[in-house]
Amino acid sequence: MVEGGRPGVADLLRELLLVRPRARRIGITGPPGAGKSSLVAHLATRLRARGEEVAIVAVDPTSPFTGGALLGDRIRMNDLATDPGIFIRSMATRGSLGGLAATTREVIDLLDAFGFPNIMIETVGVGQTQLEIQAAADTTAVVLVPESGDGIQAMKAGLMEIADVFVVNKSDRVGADRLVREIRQALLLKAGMASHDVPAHHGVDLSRAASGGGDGVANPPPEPPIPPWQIPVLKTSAGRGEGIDEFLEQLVAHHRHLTDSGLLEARREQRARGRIRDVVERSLRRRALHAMETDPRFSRWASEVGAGRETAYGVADRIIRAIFGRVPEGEPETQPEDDAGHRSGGTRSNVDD
Ligand SMILES: Nc1nc2c(ncn2[C@@H]2O[C@H](COP(=O)(O)OP(=O)(O)O)[C@@H](O)[C@H]2O)c(=O)[nH]1
Ligand SMILES: [Mg+2]
Repeated sequence: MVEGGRPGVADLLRELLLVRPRARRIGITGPPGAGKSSLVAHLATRLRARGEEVAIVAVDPTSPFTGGALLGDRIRMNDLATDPGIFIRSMATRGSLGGLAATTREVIDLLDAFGFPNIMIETVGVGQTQLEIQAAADTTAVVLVPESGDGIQAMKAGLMEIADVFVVNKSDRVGADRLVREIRQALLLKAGMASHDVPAHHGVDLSRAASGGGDGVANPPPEPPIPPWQIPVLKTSAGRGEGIDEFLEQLVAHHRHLTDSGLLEARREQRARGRIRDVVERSLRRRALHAMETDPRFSRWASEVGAGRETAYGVADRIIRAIFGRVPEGEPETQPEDDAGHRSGGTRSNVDD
């Protein structure tokens, strides 16, 4: 219902989503073929072995979670799919009105409300979609592979900024160690640049906090601040099932860090902003499209624009005014119209705006 945007969904969501989010939301992102799905399958298996249920949302058209052998005999996706403690949902990256991000986030919220303690979100790490989806996760792991200069691409694509955990998968292939070094170097560089922005007194505070706690029986020192998260760079081979435990450990550790430091609340609030924006955008869009499609003057306006007697901007202004009663602030300025409904001047130059 949610994915299809069926009528009544808003009411349903209002009922269902008024619960405190509890799930660990883990985003796994990276280029196509990096082994994200394979890693997710491994992680899910590990979590199941601990008795934890797992929901998987795969927003990756290149390697859908369908039946068949994913990793030869090691893990069969079918085994996961028939486990009642695992819920797998593959979602297309395009199609639904208002974009994918909003719907995906709602699906994730639903899975959380349903009670899944772990939600894994697999996305292809490219472009805007990826960044939007990334905003839906608490913890983001970026998966790279040794071949094809992924390290540099990662930095270009802004993956450096979003990674809480780096994973170099396919470490059974050559070049894995080099890529690990490259990523560590890039992280150091980034940290070095960031430290220029830290005011001097921060260093003092930190060092005092670090040395405190020794003789504080009578006068206990204040709680030491949570040290910043150190982004780990891990090596895995989903093919051989290596490095998975460490990967899971770091994902769990990062989530604990978010909780302990209060960052989780901050990220949730950030996420809420995006959600509100999305819902407003979608509903305005729907309203606008409806207004256009049902306005009997629309086809006449269209033919005027087609014939060069009016601009799309002029018509848009009228439609927006029909919805809001006026053109909202921040919209391009409208110009007075004469009695015939044509602009009195400057119409053509608006086209280039
Ligand atoms: N050699 C090797 N191949 C792997 C490894 N992990 C995944 N693969 C293979 O890489 C291909 C893409 O894996 P998949 O998990 O679908 O990647 P995704 O597109 O990132 O989800 C599949 O053929 C996997 O069997 C690995 O660690 N080593
Ligand atoms: Mg995949």
